[in-house]
Amino acid sequence: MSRAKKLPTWRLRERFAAGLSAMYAREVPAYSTLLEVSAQVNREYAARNRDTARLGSLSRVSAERHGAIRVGTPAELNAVADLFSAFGMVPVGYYDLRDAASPVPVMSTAFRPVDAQELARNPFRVFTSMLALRDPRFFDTDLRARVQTFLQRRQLFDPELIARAQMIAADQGCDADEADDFVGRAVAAFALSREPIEKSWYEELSKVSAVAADIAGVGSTHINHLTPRVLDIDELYRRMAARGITMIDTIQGPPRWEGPQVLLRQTSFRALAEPRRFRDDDGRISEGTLRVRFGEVEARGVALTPKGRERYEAAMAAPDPSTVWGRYFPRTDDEMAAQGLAYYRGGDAAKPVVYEDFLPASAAGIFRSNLDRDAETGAEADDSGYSVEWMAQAIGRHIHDPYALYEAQEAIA
Ligand code: OOG
Ligand code: NI
Repeated sequence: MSRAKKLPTWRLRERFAAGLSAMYAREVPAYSTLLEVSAQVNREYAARNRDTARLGSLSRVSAERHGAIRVGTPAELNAVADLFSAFGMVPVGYYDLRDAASPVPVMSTAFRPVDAQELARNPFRVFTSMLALRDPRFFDTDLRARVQTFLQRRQLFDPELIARAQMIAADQGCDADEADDFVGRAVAAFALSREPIEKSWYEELSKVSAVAADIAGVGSTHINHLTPRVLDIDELYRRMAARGITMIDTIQGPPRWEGPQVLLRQTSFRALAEPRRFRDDDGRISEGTLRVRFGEVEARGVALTPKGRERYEAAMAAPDPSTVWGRYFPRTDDEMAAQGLAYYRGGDAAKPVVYEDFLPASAAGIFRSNLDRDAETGAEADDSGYSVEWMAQAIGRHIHDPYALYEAQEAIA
C-alpha cells in the first residue's frame, strides 16, 4: 500500500486562508464585493505596469489576506499560537493599543510566516489581540473577577484540534487525506456563533469598551475582518464608493505619492449590522443586531529600517503629511537604499523587501472606526506589567522582532 502524500505546512496555510475567505464571503456579502473589486483593480494595474512583481507576484498578491481575531486570556492566546503553528505561522511584533490616541483595551501580535520562501508561497497573517484585563484603567477589581470567571468557563478550541495542530507543527505537515478535516475544523473555530448572547452582560462590557464586549461578552471567538491586498488602493477606494459602499473617511498610513510606496496603507468599510440572538435576564430570547465585523483592504510597500521609520513618524506628525512627504523621503529606490531608509535584498534597489507587518496607529484607527464610542478609561496607574516580554512569557514563545526578520531578508541576495 502506498503511503498517503504529505502536505507541508504552507499548503495547509494556503487552504486555511482560502477556507476562511470562503466562509467570510458567505457570512459578510460586502466582503465578496471587496474581493471582486480588488481582483479587478489588481488585474488592471498589472496590465498597465510592468514592474508589478517587484512587491510580490500577482499570484501571491491575489491570494494574499490578513485576518484579525481577538481573545481574552493568555491561555487562549497560547491555544491560538498552537493552532497557527500547524500553518507555519509564528508571533511577530508587539502592538500596545492601550497607548493609542483613542485607547483600546488590548495588546496584539501578528502570527505569520517569517522565511522569504514561505512568504512568497503564501503570506497569510492574523492580527491577534488579547484583552488587557489586568489594566485597572479599564477594569476595576470586581468586573475583572467576573470577566475572568466567564473566560475560564469557555473553551474556544476543541483540545483535540489543538493536540492535532501540535503534532502537525512537529511533523511540519500532515497526510493529504487528513488535511481537509483538520483545516475545515480550524476554519470552523472562527465562524460567528449563532448562540444567544447574554444581553445584560454584553451591555455591561460595552460600557467599558465595545472591544471588551466583543471579546468577553460571547462564548467564542470569530474572524473579525479579512483583508485582501491591492496594488492601487486609491483606485479601489473610488470604485467601492462608486458601488455605494460607505468607506471610512481616509486611507490610513502614508499618503499617495510618486516615490517608492512604503509600509502599509489601509482603508475599511464600516461594520455592518448582523442579526444576532440575545437572552435577557428572564431567559427570554429576542432577535437583535450587532455591528462588529467589517471589511478592510490594504496596499503594501517596502519595509523601512529604524532610520526610515523615524523619518516616517516625523513626516506623519505634520498636519497634512502629503504636503511635506518629499522633504522626508527621496523619490527613488536607489536613494532609499543609499540612505539606509528601507530594506532591499542584497542591497539591490530593484528588490524591495515587502513590509509584512502592521502599524499601531492604523490598527487603533481601524478598531476605532468600527466602534460607536471610545473606551472610558480611569485615571488609575497602569500596574498591569504588560510588555512584549510579558506576552512572550505568557505564551511560552519567542515573539520575533520584525526588524531582525527584515535584516535577515536583506541578507538574501
Ligand atoms: C484588529 C485591528 C487591526 C489592522 O489591519 O491594522 C488590524 C481588530 O480589529 O481586531 O487588523
Ligand atoms: Ni486589519
